[in-house]
Amino acid sequence: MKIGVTCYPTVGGSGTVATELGLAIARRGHEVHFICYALPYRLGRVPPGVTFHEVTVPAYPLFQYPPYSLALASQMADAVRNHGIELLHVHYAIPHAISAYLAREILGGGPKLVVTLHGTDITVVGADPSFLPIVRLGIERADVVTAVSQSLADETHERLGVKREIEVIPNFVDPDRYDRDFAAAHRRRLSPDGAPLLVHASNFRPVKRVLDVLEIFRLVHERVPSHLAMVGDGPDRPAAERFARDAGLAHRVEFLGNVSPVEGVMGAGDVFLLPSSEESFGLAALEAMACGVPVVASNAGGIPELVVHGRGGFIFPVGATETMAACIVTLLSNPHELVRQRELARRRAVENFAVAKVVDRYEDLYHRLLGA
Ligand code: GMT
Repeated sequence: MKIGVTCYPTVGGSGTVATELGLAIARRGHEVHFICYALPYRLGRVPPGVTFHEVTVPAYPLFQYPPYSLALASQMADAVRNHGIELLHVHYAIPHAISAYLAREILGGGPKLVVTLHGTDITVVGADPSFLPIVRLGIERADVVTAVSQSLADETHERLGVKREIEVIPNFVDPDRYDRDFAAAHRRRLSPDGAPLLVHASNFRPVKRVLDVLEIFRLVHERVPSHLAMVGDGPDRPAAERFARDAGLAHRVEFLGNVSPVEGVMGAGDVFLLPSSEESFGLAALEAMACGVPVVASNAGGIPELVVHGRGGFIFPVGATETMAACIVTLLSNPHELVRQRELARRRAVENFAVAKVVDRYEDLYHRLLGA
């Protein structure tokens, strides 16, 4: 099969899933064409059969907002025409779904279209009236639409008024990416005194509630002296750094920025924190679980489909910082229970979200669409 993949190439869950899926499909002997505005950050060692097509958006003084969606549609049409791409799989609806639809219009038919919804493309930006009609059109014109959780599929029906079927294919993780020695080296650096280490990783957007992360840590640290590693970057990072300084915790909290591979730091932790207000799936939590790190999270969106309370993770209402902190204190004070939760977290990730099974589902979907 010849598959075109479009995603945001920057650090983030949808780009990670799209890139790892494309690489896995290429390793199975198919031809994969990434059509993006930059090389996806997660590409790493590229197997044979992978090609990159860069989308360039010409600058022109008249354009206050360079029309990326149109340049993408033209590049998609060009790649399909010149390379015989049979199916375009776009990740994140805005604007990729409508660009793929336009590419097919340019070609007067041609490739099958698969749209994977990831979360904020529906729950935050997609539901905004300035995008809603165009997102809905892109979703309705695709051949197959998938969502990374049942919760996201339901929200797409309810909030966007979409009527069509949406197939749920969860996100996945490669359990073999976790390197114990590498994580141990991070641990020695992040907790030189051997105290417990809490970890959070995100894009520091408002939905991630990073100030809740700091507040939970403050409450835990009062009872069990600990460290906190904050991985990632984004608009709320300055406020989070200020909180740490004002609370006198700067010497216990390390802001690492975007580190790669993220599993190095995640695997170094005792507990992973994800208290988001919106979270369609929570790929970062799954990555932590695959490293054998239990998760303390909110019950937002699709998180309960990933984290089973008491079995490698714990979920609480959004904003319940005191309860979350109390749960962590109990866990850190009971080493046997912490070890048990570590094992349960790893087992849940490996048994339910391992890469091979989920890639099988996407490959079957492609075969089904192409009649192969
Ligand atoms: O807007 C974001 O938070 C980024 C977005 C992305 O493109 O990475 O994250 C969403 O997609 C991930 C991959 O499917 C999910 O694991 C995240 O839960 C989801 N983020 C939200 O729903 C907030």
